[in-house]
Amino acid sequence: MIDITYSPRVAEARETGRPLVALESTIITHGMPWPENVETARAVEAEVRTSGAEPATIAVLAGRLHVGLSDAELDALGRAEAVAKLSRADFAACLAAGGTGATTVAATMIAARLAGIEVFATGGIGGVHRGAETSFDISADLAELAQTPVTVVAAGAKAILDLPKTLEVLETSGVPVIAYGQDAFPAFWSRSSGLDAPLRMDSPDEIARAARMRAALGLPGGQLVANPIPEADEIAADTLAPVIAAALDAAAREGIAAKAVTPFLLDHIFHATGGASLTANIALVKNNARLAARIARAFAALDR
Ligand code: PSU
Ligand code: MN
Repeated sequence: MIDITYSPRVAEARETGRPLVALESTIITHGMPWPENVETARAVEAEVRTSGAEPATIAVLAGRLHVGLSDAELDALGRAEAVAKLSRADFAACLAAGGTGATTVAATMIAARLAGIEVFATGGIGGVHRGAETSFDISADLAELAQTPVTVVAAGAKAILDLPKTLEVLETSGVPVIAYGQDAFPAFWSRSSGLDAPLRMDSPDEIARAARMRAALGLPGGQLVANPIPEADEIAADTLAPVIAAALDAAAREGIAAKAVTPFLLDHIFHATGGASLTANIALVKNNARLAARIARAFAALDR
């Protein structure tokens, strides 16, 4: 088994049985500009603590898998320019070579499972990109949800994606997609995608029980909890549609491909909305952190 470096706070939480919430690091290095990325990472950790759990931000630093980062480590990661974006495919190679990298949803799920953490909060998962019928660009996050038993709390999949196709792939892979407190599948910056989520749950307890039942059935894989952005912070889907279209056009013109696609689109939309997309993104991640902490506590309550 791999030797994991736990931060002192995470190590203590593990010893005392305090519930833990995993957090990813690609959102810090590739999802937001500096300094908002580091400020947001800290604010998200604070939300988890206020909600009664301990945050464990995950990254690879100089060939070591870190679960829980110190303030200085978080800051260095947020300022670094050319950090690798690690998904399932590049995770092991980076560790073996002694490299440094930020973990995506897929790689964070793998690390969370190794650390015994059952719930993970992020902004939006990767999914099926528009035009995937020709590009074949489907995020490894979906395949990870199908095989690694971690409950992922996100505000749906990013609206830059093809959401109907994303839901189809999740269904084919047998991943429970649970809208929290509403019927509609959220669309990241907006509360509704216009599509219904296959499942709906209204309490953290239901979500924790469903995860444990899945394991009891011997089914591999996790669950996606799709938590809508708070009403006060949402950007109407109509406002964003032309911005997303322009970002996709720019990506096509510039020949952006593979793992560069998601960061390129997010950055383009950030500039095109004068920063409004980032403000909404920050609000939804914090909201997801709060729900994930409540789910972590519900898991802990099932063990008592
Ligand atoms: N959601 C965000 N910002 C991000 C990401 C998600 O709000 O930066 C990152 C996550 O790490 C996710 C990754 O796993 O984008 C998906 O990238 P790809 O489509 O290349 O798999
Ligand atoms: Mn991709």
